[in-house]
Amino acid sequence: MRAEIRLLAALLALLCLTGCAVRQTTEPQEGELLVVGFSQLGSESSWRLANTASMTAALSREKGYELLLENAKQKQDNQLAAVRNFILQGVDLIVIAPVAETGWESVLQEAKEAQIPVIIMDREVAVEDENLYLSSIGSDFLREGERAVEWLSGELERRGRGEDEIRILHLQGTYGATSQLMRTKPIEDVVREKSNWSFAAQFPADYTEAKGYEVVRDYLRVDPDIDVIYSENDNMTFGAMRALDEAGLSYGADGDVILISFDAVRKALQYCLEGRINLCVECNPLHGPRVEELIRQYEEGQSIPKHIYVEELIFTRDDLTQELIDSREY
Ligand code: GYE
Repeated sequence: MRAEIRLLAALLALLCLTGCAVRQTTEPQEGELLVVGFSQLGSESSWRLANTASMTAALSREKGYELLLENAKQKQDNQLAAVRNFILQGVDLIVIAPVAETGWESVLQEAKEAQIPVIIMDREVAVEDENLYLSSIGSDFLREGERAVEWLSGELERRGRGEDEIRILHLQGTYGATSQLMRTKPIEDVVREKSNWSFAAQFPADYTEAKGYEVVRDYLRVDPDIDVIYSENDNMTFGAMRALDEAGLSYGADGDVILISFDAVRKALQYCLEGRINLCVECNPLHGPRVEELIRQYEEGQSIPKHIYVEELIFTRDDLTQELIDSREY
């Protein structure tokens, strides 16, 4: 028996050794790694954390990348400094998740002069010359906003409130971000068109739970008479829910205030299934594999699409099951 165990152990050790040896020869060596500088805009939300995790997993050493990740803490100046540093270091490629759309022209020009291709991920950049970057990949934020607004009209009709005065509290993401601008546009357009819809207030809350809580709490102290909260991300919604709870206001599928939330991270979907959030508008953060594929195509000299948008859905309680939520990656 002992001898058998010893034999087994020896066999296992041998397996491990050969396994390790195999890995060592297939793993790219230092000089063979493609160096990618990634300027992530921050870590403000659950969406953002999922996005960073997706990028880190996709651009791993095993896959042949050395990822230099810089977190800009929601400040564009930090991003500009990070990108300039990547250029100085002579990285092979740069990925930017830009905090706001404007202000990118010079640094992208510098990257271009250094012949370093740039991929824009998540939000977009507003530059006249699209040749300043290789490709942009993200969500159709305008479509997300339009879907939310269409759903809201239908829901008010269903509740028999189509003709009522509707007061909307609007929580906005970081000003100047594509996701803020494009999610804001459809709701502002419809408020302009419909005489019975109005904004109780519009607040920037920087996509964070803390800010979402603070502004809604302070607002409800002065004016609790609201019908809808249109919140441009889940974390601000979570903050708003806490403020609503404290104010003793009911919300969700069976409550008074209608809650619309963007991102559809797992916790928000769970609340939606429980009837506490009315509508989750999906925004997919799992761009890592898509960016990796783009880089591979570029390296192989294939032609690259200029803009890539991912497919997304909207969810109400009726569209969800626990199984579906548990199977989601973020
Ligand atoms: O909705 C929010 C994040 O730009 C899509 O940024 C992104 C947004 C996302 O902080 O949660």
